[in-house]
Amino acid sequence: MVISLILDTDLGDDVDDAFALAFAIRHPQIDVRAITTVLGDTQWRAALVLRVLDDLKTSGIPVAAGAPRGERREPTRSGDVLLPLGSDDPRRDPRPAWDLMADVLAHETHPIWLVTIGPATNAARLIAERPESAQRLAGIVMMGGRHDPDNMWEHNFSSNPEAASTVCNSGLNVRVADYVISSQARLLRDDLSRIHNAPGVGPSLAMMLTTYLDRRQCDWTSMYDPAALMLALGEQYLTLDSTRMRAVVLDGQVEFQATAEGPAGFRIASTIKAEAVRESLLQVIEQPTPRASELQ
Ligand SMILES: [Ca+2]
Repeated sequence: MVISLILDTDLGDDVDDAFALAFAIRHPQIDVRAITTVLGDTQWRAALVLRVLDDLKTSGIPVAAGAPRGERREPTRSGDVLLPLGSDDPRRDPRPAWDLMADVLAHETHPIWLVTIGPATNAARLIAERPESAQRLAGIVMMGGRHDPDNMWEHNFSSNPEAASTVCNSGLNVRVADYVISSQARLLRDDLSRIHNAPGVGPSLAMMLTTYLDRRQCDWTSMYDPAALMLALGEQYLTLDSTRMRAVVLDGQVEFQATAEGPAGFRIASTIKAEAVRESLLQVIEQPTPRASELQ
């Protein structure tokens, strides 16, 4: 079964967004209907999405910039080696992210997932400003939060904790892959030759990953976003806890609290097959992009 989704991303900083984008486009069971960007210079991020789509030999997917700013600390960038900071692209859809999301949902007869792999700012604005469209979602998959009482800091949820908790507690079908679970999925410097050989997009992905690892002085990095995205396809790689939860903002962090009064539909992931996530990610991006006709 093919699922449709809207991908909301902060592509350009942590390199895992680029792999999530390539995975979504190349996966034979995923139909990407729109892509939106969040955090900081969202126009540059949208231009970077269009650049990666060119490498993926994909066109016709609308790409819109969302809420700018909101950066709480200096990120490690990976996208500036592909496209200079401050760039824009005339192909960018002029609508704000949440309006593009709502318009796609309003005109679609099939259920569509929203997958947010950056701060939840755009998703929260969709729910607040276009609630009738948000109600049409099949569900929302989020990468974010940290289900750890000793350290709740996590980049996405801590960048906009109010937005994150709004989405978690919205009553919609929400699946969250938090830091504790999603950080277990990794790509290694040793994977670079396989990545480089991926048709079309390989050299760009390899260059971004190399840059990121060099700047971080690491030989591996977590694939938080591709792991979270896999929750839109079911529970083959990550499984969801059935405990009723609520997201609560405490001192600028989001805490997941177990409570019988938690909103229906909100679930967080509790297990991950980390090595299977890595292998699936590599295998999907190594395939050529499926032709649209093959998606039907
Ligand atoms: Ca991200």
